[in-house]
Amino acid sequence: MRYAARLVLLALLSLSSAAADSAPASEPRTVAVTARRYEFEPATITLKKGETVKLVVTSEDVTHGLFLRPLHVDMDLPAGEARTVVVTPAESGTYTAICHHFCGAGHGGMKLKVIVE
Ligand SMILES: [Cu+2]
Repeated sequence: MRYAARLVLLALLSLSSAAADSAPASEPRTVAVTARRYEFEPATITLKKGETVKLVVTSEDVTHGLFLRPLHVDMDLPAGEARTVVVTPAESGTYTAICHHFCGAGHGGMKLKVIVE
């Protein structure tokens, strides 16, 4: 009985250490972007192909959006709130993300250039 209990305990211990080993080595790099009428700041961000990054986007004034189909980014950005999306670009290239929530007269020119190296 006692021996069996020890075996179970050993099995549980090895399971928990296996789970710890499979945890990600480090947090992804964070890229912060601010949205405001009628720009994103910075206006250009540079990512690396295959690198996972955490994109944190905050609107300063009204509701904006951020849309970039090739990177599967489709964010609503309510005023004053930070929203996060994790992206891992699969292809290098230069992309243009747009605001896809009408935010005023300059809405059509509100773009974020995304370079994937
Ligand atoms: Cu807009």
